[in-house]
Amino acid sequence: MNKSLLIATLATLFSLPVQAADPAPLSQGEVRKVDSAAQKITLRHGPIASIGMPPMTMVFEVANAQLLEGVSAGEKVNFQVQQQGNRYIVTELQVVE
Ligand SMILES: [Cu+2]
Repeated sequence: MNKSLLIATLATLFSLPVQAADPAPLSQGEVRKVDSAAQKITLRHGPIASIGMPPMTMVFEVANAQLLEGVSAGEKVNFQVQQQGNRYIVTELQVVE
């Protein structure tokens, strides 16, 4: 039995996810402003269930500058956000076609 199969088997036995399970579903938003230098983005967003946030317009940090590449104001996006204390960090950002 190879190692990954063993781990998968153990995970099944103990009913644990093999990896961090599915991330929370993406939230929807519209870009208001992109600040690449500061790695920040202003989004008018819908409800974000994973962090219990109602719809609003606010500034988010982004996990890395690459997330902002090709993103501009006015575009609709799907995104993932993580709360760290009082910081809200976008970890995934996809422009909606
Ligand atoms: Cu908000």
